Amino acid sequence: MSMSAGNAKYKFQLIDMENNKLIGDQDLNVAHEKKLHLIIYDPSLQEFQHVHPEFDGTMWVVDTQFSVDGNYWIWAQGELAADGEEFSTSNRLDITGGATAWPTPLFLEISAPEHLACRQLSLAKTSSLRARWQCSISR
Ligand SMILES: [Cu+2]
Repeated sequence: MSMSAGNAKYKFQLIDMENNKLIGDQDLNVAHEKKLHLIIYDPSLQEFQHVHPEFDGTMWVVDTQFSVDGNYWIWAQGELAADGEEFSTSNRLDITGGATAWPTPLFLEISAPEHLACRQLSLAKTSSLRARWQCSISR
């Protein structure tokens, strides 16, 4: 998925892969003071956003701001109310039309994403297979 730099509402759905059901806010526990955490960063780790989407009944919606190009990582993290399982799931978002992308140090490309996301929220046991994405973008 790609979009042009600027301000945008990022909308997405999370689906529980165990029962193929949409994950809404009633399906999540509050963890780290919020139901759902979104960690967004570029491969160089120069650009970073930590935001909290709201569920509108159909989709999770959050305001984002991108000024620099890059193939960003987006991690969603939450805790399922049904069984207390913490999950994290990631997606990529390609930003174009903004400032030139930061150069990426080679060692970061190899080792960064999971480590960074876990450190930010200090989540110990996460399952990255539990939820998957469907997303769209609107301005
Ligand atoms: Cu958060």
